[in-house]
Amino acid sequence: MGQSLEAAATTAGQVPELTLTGDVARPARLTVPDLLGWPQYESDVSFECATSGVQHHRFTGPLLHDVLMAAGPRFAPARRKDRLRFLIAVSGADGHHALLSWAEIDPDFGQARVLLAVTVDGNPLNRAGPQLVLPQDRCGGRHISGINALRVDGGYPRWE
Ligand SMILES: Nc1nc2c(c(=O)[nH]1)N[C@H]1C(S)=C(S)[C@@H](COP(=O)(O)O)O[C@H]1N2
Ligand SMILES: [Mo]
Repeated sequence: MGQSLEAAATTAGQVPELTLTGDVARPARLTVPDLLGWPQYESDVSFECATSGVQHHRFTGPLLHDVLMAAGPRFAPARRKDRLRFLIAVSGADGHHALLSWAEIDPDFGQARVLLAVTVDGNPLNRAGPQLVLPQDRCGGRHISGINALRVDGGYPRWE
């Protein structure tokens, strides 16, 4: 009673959360509605699947870089190249998994406009969970849907 539909769905466990963990100062649990809190970008992408052919979709959502930066990755301050040791592990609820290098999405390096999409073709992904969107990828394999975990990994050696 008095609850929004969204809040009621969350209470019922129907809005999946993703966990953002690893070498970050502020680990987080994020839903698709939470991801609307960052600036939203749009991306029209085409990708090819080895089994189902070419797909075209319009996605919207925040930049993966913006969301990860808010968690406070434990980079060495004032050393750009320290970021080069970081990986980003992205997992779907079904176990599909891929790695990105931090440098791929960093504005000082590859600057790929990778999104954590919250809508596809105008439909919200609240129930399915966010989808990774990589406009530069020809193959669909890394467009991971139903993301339930993001892990930032600074590897070794660590700079203190
Ligand atoms: N969670 C999850 N995301 C995934 C996959 C998957 O198996 N699990 N397959 C990938 C592959 S191989 C492709 S081509 C695209 C599109 O796959 P679809 O046609 O099954 O939607 O999603 C990608 N994202
Ligand atoms: Mo695929």
